[in-house]
Amino acid sequence: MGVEVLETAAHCRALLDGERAAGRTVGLVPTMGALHAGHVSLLARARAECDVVAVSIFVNPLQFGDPEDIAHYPRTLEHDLVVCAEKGADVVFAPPVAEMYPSWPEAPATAVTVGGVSEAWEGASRPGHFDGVANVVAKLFSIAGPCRAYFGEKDFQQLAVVRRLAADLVLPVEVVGCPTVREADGLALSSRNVRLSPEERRAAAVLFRALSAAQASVTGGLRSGCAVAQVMRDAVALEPLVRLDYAAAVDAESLAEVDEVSDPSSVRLLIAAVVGRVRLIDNAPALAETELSEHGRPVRHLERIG
Ligand code: PAJ
Repeated sequence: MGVEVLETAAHCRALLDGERAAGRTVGLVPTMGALHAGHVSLLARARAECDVVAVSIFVNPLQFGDPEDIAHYPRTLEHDLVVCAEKGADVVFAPPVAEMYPSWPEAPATAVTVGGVSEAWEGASRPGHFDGVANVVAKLFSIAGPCRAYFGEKDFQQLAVVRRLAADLVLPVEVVGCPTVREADGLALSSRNVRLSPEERRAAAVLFRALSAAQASVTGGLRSGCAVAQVMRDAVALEPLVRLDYAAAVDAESLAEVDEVSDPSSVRLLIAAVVGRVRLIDNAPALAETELSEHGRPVRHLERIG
């Protein structure tokens, strides 16, 4: 079956209702397009776990505070449709803005706000961002109906916000978190990476180096949350092209900063920085996920490509 491209909520809902009525499970992969290997990893997971895979492609104006950011956001719909077809999506839901927000440019009258986990970090640096995300994700979940929905750990706070949203509104959606896909130098894949100059692109890998250094400090026994965050700050300070926004060791569920990394498996390291005109975020577990290699030595288990 070729990929079916739908532009209206009514069509999308009817098609997915029909699939469920025939006994098939639905996997939803919400995206803003400009698809890369990170998005493809979500699609592949959905493909492996669900009978019908729907990818949504919608550059959601409600979650952008900075007009320059949305103006420069890459839009590659033709390429995205080829990727979706090649990687086995069944349905692409690509609505125009007027379909999702009939009153646009006036914001919808109904606001969706997830308190708590949305407030610090990205929420503090990008006021209104998570309201926009929560609004569009609530809408996508409503249109898609009962399904599994796949989100990347790359946007760790977003994943926490979406989990909270689904739980608090009792939405019939199982939220599935998927590991971050990285370039060979550790930089997390992001649609915004194409806006980096070659020097900035090289410098941007410092985010991953900072996370790795902090993980190594935890493995080495460092337990003060503040000190672990300082390891990340020190690493970023070595890269003059990168301006740190925040670096923190947080509780992986509440996202509150931790004083002590007493149980490293429940702590997440968060980092955000501006490189040139691009804001980048990344995160990792406080304790590097390791496995024993054939030679009995632990090997780093962060997923990378290239
Ligand atoms: P977008 O940035 O297009 O990302 C879509 C999904 O891909 C998100 O769940 C994101 O976490 C995941 N993703 C991005 N880069 C990744 C990487 N390197 N490895 C693994 N997964 C990655 O996030 C959004 O769109 C929007 O906020 C959205 C949820 C679609 C709501 O508008």
